[in-house]
Amino acid sequence: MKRRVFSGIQPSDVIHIGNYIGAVRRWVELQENPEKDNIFCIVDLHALTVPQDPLVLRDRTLELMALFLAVGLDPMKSTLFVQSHVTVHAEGAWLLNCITPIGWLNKMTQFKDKSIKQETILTGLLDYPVLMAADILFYDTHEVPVGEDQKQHVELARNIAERFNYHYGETFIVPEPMIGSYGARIMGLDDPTSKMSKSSSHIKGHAIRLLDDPKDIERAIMRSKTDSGSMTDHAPEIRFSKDIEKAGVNNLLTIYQVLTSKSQEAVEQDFANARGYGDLKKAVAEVVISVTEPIRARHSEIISDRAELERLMKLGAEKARAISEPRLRDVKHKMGLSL
Ligand code: ATP
Ligand code: LTN
Repeated sequence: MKRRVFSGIQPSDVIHIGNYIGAVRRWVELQENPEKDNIFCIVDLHALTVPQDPLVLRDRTLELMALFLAVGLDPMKSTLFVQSHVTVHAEGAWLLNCITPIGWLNKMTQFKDKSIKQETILTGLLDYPVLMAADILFYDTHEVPVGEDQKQHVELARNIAERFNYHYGETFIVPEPMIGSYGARIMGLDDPTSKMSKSSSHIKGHAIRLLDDPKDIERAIMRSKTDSGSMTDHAPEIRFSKDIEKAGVNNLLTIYQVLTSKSQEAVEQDFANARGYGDLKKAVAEVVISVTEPIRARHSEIISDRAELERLMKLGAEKARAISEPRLRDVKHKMGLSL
C-alpha cells in the first residue's frame, strides 16, 4: 500500500527560498515517488491566526495555487487544495480541541515566538497546532514533510492521535515528521541567526521570494550578512561551519548546495580559490536566479487563467473531501455525536 503524505503551506506572502528548499521542492520530488500518495494543502485558515487583509489573502491563495503548478506540482499526480474549501479541517480541529490539554499548547515554541510580535494574541494562534493536527490526522497520514520549525507541531499531532486512540479505540494513524537532512532551516539574509520567514519578508534584504526579479535577488544576496572575514587582508576560508560567527556564510553555502545538488565537499571545492565573500555571493545569486526565473515565467502565464485555477482548486477539494469525510464521520460517531 502507498504511504500517505500530507503537507501544507500558508498563503501569508509569496513563498521564499526557505519554503522552496525546506518544503515545496521536496514535495515535487515526492510526487514522482510511486510509493507515495501525496496531498499538498494551502492552509488559509492557518494564515488567519495573525491579522490579514481579506482582499490580499484571497489573492495570495490564488497566487500560491499558481505557484504550486509553476514549480511542477501536478494536480493529476497529487491532491492540491485549499484548506477552507474542505470543512473537515475546521470541524475536525474542534473535535481534537476537546481532547487536547491546554498545557500541551502552552509548550509550543512557535507560539511563543509568534505571539511576541503580536499586539493582540488571538486564540487561533494558540490553537494553530490543533488545526494542523486535524489537517494531518483526518487524512490517515503516514508522513509529514516539513522544515525543522514544524517538528514540534507534528510531535503534538502524534500525541493527539495516541490520546484519541487510547480513549476511543484505534482510529488515527500516528504520523512521522520527515525533516530534510539539509536545508531544513534557511536563515534570514539580513540576520543569519533567525529563520527566513514569510511574515518578515516585508523587511528589506530578509528573504528571497520566488517571484522576485533577478535584480532584487542579486541585490539582496550581495548585501547579505556575513562575518567580518571579508575585511581582512587574506581571503577568508569558505567552508561549512556550525560556528555562529559564520552563520551567514554557512547559510549561503547551504542554499548553493541544495540548489546545485552537490555534496558539501564539492561545494567547498568550488570556492577553494575564491578571493572573498563577493565571489561566493555572486555564485549564489546566479544559482538562485537560474532556479527562480523559469518558475517566475511559468507563474505569470498560469496566473492569467483564473478560471482554470479555480477549476483545479475545486477538483482538489473534491478529492480531499472523499478522503477525509469518512474519517470525520467515524470520529464524530466515536465521540458520541449523533449523525
Ligand atoms: P510564516 O512566517 O507566515 O509563518 P513561514 O515562512 O514560516 O511563514 P510556512 O508557511 O509556515 O512558512 O511554512 C511552509 C513550509 O516551509 C513548512 O514546511 C516550513 O517548515 C517550511 N519553512 C518555513 N521557513 C523555512 C526556512 N527558513 N527554511 C526551511 N524551511 C522552511
Ligand atoms: N503549520 C505549517 C503549515 C501546515 C502544515 C499542516 C504542514 C499546516 N497544516 C499539515 C504539514 C502538515 C507551517 O506553517 N509551516
